[in-house]
Amino acid sequence: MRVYLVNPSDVAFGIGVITPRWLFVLAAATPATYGDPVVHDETLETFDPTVLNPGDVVGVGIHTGNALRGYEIGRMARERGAWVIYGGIHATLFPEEAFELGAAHAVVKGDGDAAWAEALRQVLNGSEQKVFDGGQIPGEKFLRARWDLLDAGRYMWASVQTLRGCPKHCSFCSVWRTDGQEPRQRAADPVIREIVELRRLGYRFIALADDNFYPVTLTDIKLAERQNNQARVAELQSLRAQRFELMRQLSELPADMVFYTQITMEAAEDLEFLDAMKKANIKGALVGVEAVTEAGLKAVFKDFNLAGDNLAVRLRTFKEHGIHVLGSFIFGLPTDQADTFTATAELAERSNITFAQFVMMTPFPGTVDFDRWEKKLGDNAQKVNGIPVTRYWLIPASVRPKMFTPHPTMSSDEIRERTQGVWDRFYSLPAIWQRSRCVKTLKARLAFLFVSKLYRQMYANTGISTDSARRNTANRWARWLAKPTRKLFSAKPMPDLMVPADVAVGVDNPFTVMQ
Ligand code: B12
Ligand code: SF4
Repeated sequence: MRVYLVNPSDVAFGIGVITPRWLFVLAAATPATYGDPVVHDETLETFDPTVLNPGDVVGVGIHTGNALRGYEIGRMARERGAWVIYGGIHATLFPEEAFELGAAHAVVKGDGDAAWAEALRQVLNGSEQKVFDGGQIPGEKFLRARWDLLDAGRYMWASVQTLRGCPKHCSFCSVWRTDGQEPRQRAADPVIREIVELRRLGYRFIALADDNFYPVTLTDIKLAERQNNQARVAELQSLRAQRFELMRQLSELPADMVFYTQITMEAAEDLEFLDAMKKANIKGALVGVEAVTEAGLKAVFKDFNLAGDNLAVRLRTFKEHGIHVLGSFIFGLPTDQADTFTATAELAERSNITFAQFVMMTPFPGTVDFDRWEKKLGDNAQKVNGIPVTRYWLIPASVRPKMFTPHPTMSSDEIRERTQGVWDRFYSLPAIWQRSRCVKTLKARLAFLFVSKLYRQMYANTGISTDSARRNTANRWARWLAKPTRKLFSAKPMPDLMVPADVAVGVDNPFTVMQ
């Protein structure tokens, strides 16, 4: 019997941008008695169910966007006689769906680091238990990923997580509800060991797959001080100190390493933090800007963000301190008007951000927005192929509406076209070339151009366009661009690289320490 872990995707590009971390964490969570699992990422190649034999186990990890494909894999696997177990955020929120549509034998809710082994044991022993709740485990229990199972030449970036959870409460985001509002931070040591392992394999670009790399703000600490809550002050200071310790240790890794993370804009008020990030080679961060007006920010419960000119200044602060920003903007908020699109495009240009994504308002399950929307539509939700739009992920992509929440003044098509227009403007060749001045050599500028175009093709066209011809062209382009672009990210492996802390204490065989 073999254990397979499958990451579902409708499109395979041959090359992946970022390693789907869950595959390698679940591989680490698979007890040795079952042998090494086979990890299969469908963003590289479509899964072939004929490899399965009766009695094998297939673990399928789903988020809302790939749930439908995930259910198809589960059904095919069960037909071949395999045991099928689901996990991931979507299975956590809708476990019953995996049984009804995905032929599940069992579902793991929440963190799989510990619950996966239990589910495997129980399912294989014929237990009646069908749902296993992994809950939210503390940071010190997060498992180190099995990077020895990584097909090393297939991804541009590897991903390492340093914390889960976020103290904010944005209305369009499920993280604070599913992963908790208390940051669950890992100690620096296991994080560094994973990164060293990846650098040995030739990965120098690492995405820190965190919800919010800056979970404790200076304002949080000041507030606790004002409330004279000494215990809370000490707790927050300790979390902050751990962040600095992690960044100190990151700065001791090879100088060619590039880290990228997700962070709230508040980090720009904390120049000591930004400087530590720069030293740690955290060269870029996705910053959720969402809206450029105060009304828009209020609508998404994100009034800790700034609007207008102050926003541009704050975003520029990142760049001035050596951190490139990928600004993330949402269109389709009830407060948006026709001129919001141009205003956003102008602000993105003025803010000196390096990359941007313009996503259309989507009510993701588990969010406040989703709950409100589902409640509002009740039994009157419009249906496509007999499926209510409140279960839009079950509607085949070719006929799935692109927008779900009707806008008070604009049609969905208008929002879609205007959003597309902003992508076109931000990623026009002259605009990219202008931005590419942030790197020094001609070669680096050309690489910047390549990466910008690939990013646009992978994320913009596939997400927004309604007609399949445009989607197919975008996918073809992405496939074509992916191979040469990966070369830009790969580095010469450093098989002898040591963990700095081990060098300090004189450990001389890296491979004994890594296992
Ligand atoms: C890093 C990240 C990204 C990265 C990298 C993605 C990648 N290739 O790995 C980037 C930036 C590319 C990205 C893009 C997007 N992301 Co994202 N991303 C994340 C983030 C912050 C961390 C994911 C991660 O690697 N975690 C580390 C692993 C170890 O944890 P995990 O995946 O949760 O897995 C654990 C459990 O879920 C469980 N588990 C998972 N699978 C399985 C399977 C089995 C069998 C079992 C037993 C258990 C199990 O066990 C694991 C270990 O404990 C999450 C936030 C979050 N808290 O999940 C959002 C998140 C997953 N992303 C989200 C979204 C919406 C997106 C985008 C659609 C955003 C956009 N508008 O473009 C795109 C979609 C891209 C795509 N097509 O997949 C949402 C998904 C919501 C939903 N209901 O589906 C999340 C939850 C964030 C949010 N704001 O709500 N993302
Ligand atoms: S959008 Fe970002 S800041 Fe808001 S709750 Fe989610 S992870 Fe936190």
